Amino acid sequence: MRVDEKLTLLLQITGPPPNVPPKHHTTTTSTPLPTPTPLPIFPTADEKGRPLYVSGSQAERMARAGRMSSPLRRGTHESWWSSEMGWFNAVAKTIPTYRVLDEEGHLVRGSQTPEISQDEALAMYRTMTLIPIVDNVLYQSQRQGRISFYMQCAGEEAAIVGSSAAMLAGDEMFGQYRESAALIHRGFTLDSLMAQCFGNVEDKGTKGRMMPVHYSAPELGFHTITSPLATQMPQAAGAAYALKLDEERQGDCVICYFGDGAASEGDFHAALGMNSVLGGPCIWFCRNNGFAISTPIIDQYAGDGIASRGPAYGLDTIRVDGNDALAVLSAVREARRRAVEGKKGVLVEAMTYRVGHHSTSDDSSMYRPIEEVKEWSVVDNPIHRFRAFLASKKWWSEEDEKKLLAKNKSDVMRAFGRAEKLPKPKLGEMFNDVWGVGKGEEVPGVIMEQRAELGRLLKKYGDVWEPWRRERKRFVEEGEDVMDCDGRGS
Ligand SMILES: Cc1ncc(C[n+]2csc(CCOP(=O)(O)OP(=O)(O)O)c2C)c(N)n1
Ligand SMILES: [Mg+2]
Repeated sequence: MRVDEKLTLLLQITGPPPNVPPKHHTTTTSTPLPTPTPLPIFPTADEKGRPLYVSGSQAERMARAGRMSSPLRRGTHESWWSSEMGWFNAVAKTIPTYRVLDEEGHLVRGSQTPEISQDEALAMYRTMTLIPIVDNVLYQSQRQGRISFYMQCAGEEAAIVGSSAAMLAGDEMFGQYRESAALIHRGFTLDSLMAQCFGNVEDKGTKGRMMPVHYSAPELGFHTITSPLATQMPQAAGAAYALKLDEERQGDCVICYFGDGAASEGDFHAALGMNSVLGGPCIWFCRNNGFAISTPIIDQYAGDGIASRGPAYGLDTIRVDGNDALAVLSAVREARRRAVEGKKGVLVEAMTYRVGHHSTSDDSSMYRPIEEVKEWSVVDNPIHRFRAFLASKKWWSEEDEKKLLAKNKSDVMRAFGRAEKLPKPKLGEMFNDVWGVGKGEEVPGVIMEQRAELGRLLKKYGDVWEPWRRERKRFVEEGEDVMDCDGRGS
């Protein structure tokens, strides 16, 4: 093949070279994208330009050609043939962002207020104002060494509470880790929340074996938080498929939260691919809060946010103002309706901003100006916007506000004080549930050996070595439960 022929072929494979400005719409990025490495030339023709030999009899080749000329055979359902070489990198010029309230909490002209009763609205407001106090107290308590870790949701209260409020009691919820407000809005008590963070004897879900914020509440349909990013997504796709197949659970729905950073994981694509093909009612709720720890979205993706990926998987998709509680409520209700009726996935991208640090292990002033954070917390504050709406309905007053904040504070402090004083679960709990052990089955030997070893060490040093003597006292039964030394437990 001649050099110019090779180049023509290359162009068809890789697109125009980077120095030719594309004519179509492109998403702007702050830093230019790296020059793409040219793909190897495929052996569609040999060095002499002869076509490759296509095997099979004439009839077979005809049949194959017939199948391959059908659009469905080429992996699309609705594509049409075109003689124009049209390249694109977005599904629309820019995907719009749906909102009901403006930054100051006034109804946007032409918008429709979702149906919401005074009680529902006030319940949402209660959770939205409770969570900052919970976050503040637990954040400070980590700083004082009273718990090991914490993550706040400051700035994302509307996205998290608005979406939770749109779900129903029988629904399944998969969180990433920043959605404690969704769980509280579903009925998780402050005592349960504190119990998990302190890992005390009332931590029914994780029994003191998980880091703080790794909540688990099967009774509320809330699946255990797992920190490796996006692992909740294939699980949610599986749960949605299970709901689709379960005759007794028709009408229930899954909601799966994930961040803009998690959407770069392979599991994101695995999950959406699986859900789009197998079906099952699932709301994929992306909290696009601008950052994945220190990585801003400008370095996370070059396309039009996360929403543009929905149509690629054939999912109904919406982008919503994540700081507008009413818009989120309305969009997720509609998402739920579509998901349940169509037994399929729906993608919601909520645009918001993470006002707090990523976690107690992070100092966000290292990678973003503090002024930017201050501006977000004042100018586009989701709580202020929702309160302005409540006030416009005459559902809320200054007096109500004072009373609620005082009550929230005292509720949080009471639960905090109580949780800190409770003992930790039995020490032997750490060896339970590591393997699923069915009826009549034995715990694997390796676990029993470790348990027995701890028992022997406790017998030897538990009373004579001061750090262990002190630590033992924090556990129910003070470690006696593992001191039988055969590893079988008491
Ligand atoms: C597989 C995996 N890689 C990296 C991490 C470390 N990590 C924890 S949170 C996080 C950022 C996630 O950002 P995003 O999904 O946008 O959620 P956000 O924290 O903004 O709510 C990273 C990289 C992890 N937990 N798991
Ligand atoms: Mg993020």
